[in-house]
Amino acid sequence: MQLKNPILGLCQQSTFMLSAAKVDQCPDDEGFEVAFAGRSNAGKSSALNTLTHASLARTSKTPGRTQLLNFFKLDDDRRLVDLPGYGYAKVPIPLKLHWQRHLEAYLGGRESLKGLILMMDIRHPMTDFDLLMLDWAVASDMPMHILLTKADKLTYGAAKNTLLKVQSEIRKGWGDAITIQLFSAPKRMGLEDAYTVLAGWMELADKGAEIAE
Ligand SMILES: Nc1nc2c(ncn2[C@@H]2O[C@H](COP(=O)(O)OP(=O)(O)OP(=O)(O)O)[C@@H](O)[C@H]2O)c(=O)[nH]1
Ligand SMILES: [Mg+2]
Repeated sequence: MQLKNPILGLCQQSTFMLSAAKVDQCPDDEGFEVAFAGRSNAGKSSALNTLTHASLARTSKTPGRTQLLNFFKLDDDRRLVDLPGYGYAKVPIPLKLHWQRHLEAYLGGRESLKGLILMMDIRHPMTDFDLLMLDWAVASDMPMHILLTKADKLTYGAAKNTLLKVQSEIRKGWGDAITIQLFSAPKRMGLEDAYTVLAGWMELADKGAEIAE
């Protein structure tokens, strides 16, 4: 017999809800929301798809693909949000400014936002944008969990070394409330830890865990 994390069931039944180009198009600001942020091409949509066992979020070889805030419904009170990737140079400036404005408005004003999952490509962690997000999370008391994505691109030893290095840098600079783990979408690596974080933020952790066969 195995205890099953209740978030798993919700993620498996998640459905696409809506895309918002502006903050006033977002769903009602109530319940629990967790947003997936990160540099363009870091693997946000892939991580979301892997965690939800679906191809809900569009992934692409072309960075800058996710152009809107995409909402996925877990249940009536809980949502996941795929944010547009920041930092993609080829996006036209007016569009960039549009996203930046709306992303800032979303992050700064969203009451139901309970935590941010920040994706960093393990081969290029801690970009300037990541540092800004870390600063923002600490300044606004927003829980943050980091996925070092594409861990399959390195040997396990090299991935582990990078994890320890980035973790120590974050502890020194931003404190130990921010947690971090390895993740790989194709290898389905790191799912359990990510589910545990989501369940905690969405207040599902203590609700009598379902019993799986
Ligand atoms: N090997 C490997 N490739 C990955 C992984 N995650 C994402 N990728 C690839 O990286 C590219 C970008 O992934 P996306 O998930 O679309 O990235 P994104 O952060 O959503 O990108 P934007 O929406 O453009 O900001 C795609 O070609 C993915 O297949 C991973 O864990 N391992
Ligand atoms: Mg995307």
